[in-house]
Amino acid sequence: MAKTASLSSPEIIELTEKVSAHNYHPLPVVLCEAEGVWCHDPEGKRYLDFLSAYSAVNQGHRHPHIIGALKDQADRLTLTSRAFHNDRMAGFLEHLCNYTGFTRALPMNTGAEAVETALKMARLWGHKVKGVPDGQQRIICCEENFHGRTIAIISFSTDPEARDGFGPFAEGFDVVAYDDAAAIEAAITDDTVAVLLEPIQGEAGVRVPGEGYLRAVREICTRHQVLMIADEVQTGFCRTGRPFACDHEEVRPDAMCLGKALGGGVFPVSAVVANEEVMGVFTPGSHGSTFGGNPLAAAVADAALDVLEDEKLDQRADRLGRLLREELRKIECSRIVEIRGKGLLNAVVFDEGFEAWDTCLELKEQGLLAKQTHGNIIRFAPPLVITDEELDQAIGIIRKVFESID
Ligand code: IF1
Repeated sequence: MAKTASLSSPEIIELTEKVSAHNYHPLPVVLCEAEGVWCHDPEGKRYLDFLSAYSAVNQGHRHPHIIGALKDQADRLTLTSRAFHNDRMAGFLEHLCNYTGFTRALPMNTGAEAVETALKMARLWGHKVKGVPDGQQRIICCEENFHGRTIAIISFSTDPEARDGFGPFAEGFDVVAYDDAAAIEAAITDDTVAVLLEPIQGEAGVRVPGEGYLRAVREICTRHQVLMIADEVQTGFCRTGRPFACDHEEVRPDAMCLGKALGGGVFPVSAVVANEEVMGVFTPGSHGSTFGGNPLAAAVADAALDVLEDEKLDQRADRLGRLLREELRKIECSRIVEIRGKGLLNAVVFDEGFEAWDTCLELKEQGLLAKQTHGNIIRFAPPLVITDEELDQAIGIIRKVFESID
């Protein structure tokens, strides 16, 4: 039995402080059980989860269909490596291709691994197909991006907290303003092989680009023979009210990076999807990972996709997201500058000087878990299975806390 099972919240936090690296500053709450949108602490208090593990729990905590798939598969086969075939991966990847509308998928584990895979695929395609001399490939990214924490990915971060002290950095990246298609076109050279962007910037505080931005980037990439790569790790799988955020503009990127909710809040599962003319550049031995495509991940992700489809979570996120933003906009609080988002990926932006940490503490006291990003922005992203009644309850808590700010 885990040593900490019977400890109280303060004891668990104290032990965590003692033995864990201090690479996070968590809210002072300990969770030990969860179901649907509800999480419980060791003292029996329950909270509405309005972070969803940064959109990795779209299907709700411990969805029975997903847990069932995990348990069934755990009793059969969990890991083989890709040195051998297993009987679950192909069915999962076929399901994923059908769901995304691409013909090929490369399975990995974390979002950062999916992004790294896409960067390698773009560079290899740029060299082998577009003819860019190897070592000269360039990739355009956007300011305030967040694509993961690896050395290559933070090489093109514009957030000092994410990159300072970690040099030297990977080369070949050009960073341009977000939500500015002309800036992307101006940065394209003969050596540019891809543009990597988030269709909605999550970490930047749910920045929704102007209508037509994604379509303009798509047209520019097509015209310049540059791959458009959408990082849908956080915006994918119904979070923004469509299967993928690119669907809001009917844009088909050349590749998508996927993760988080692909694992149904149960297991790390990520992937890159693309068509043969791009994905075909990978040859045996050119890329991989020990756990990528393992049968346990495949079974879980297959079930996670079932839930998105069966429960029509895209439509639910769209409807409830509009309701949530409408109610948030009615709240009387002079410090609120903007309410923004799409589907159930939303943020409340307070004025620059506002410190949202204390508000998150008060939300926790009132039974709702949320986390601020960049000091003055609070992200609200509940599991997509939230009921109308639970959303009402959450809005009541948010209104009570926000109206007490003034
Ligand atoms: C942390 C942020 C969110 C992502 C996008 C790739 C990844 C992420 C668009 C990498 C991961 C997570 C990472 C986590 C907190 C969270 C986060 F605040 F860091 F930026 F969601 F906004 N692309 N985002 O959002 O996926 O390797 O983590 O599986 O690092 O603190 P990962």
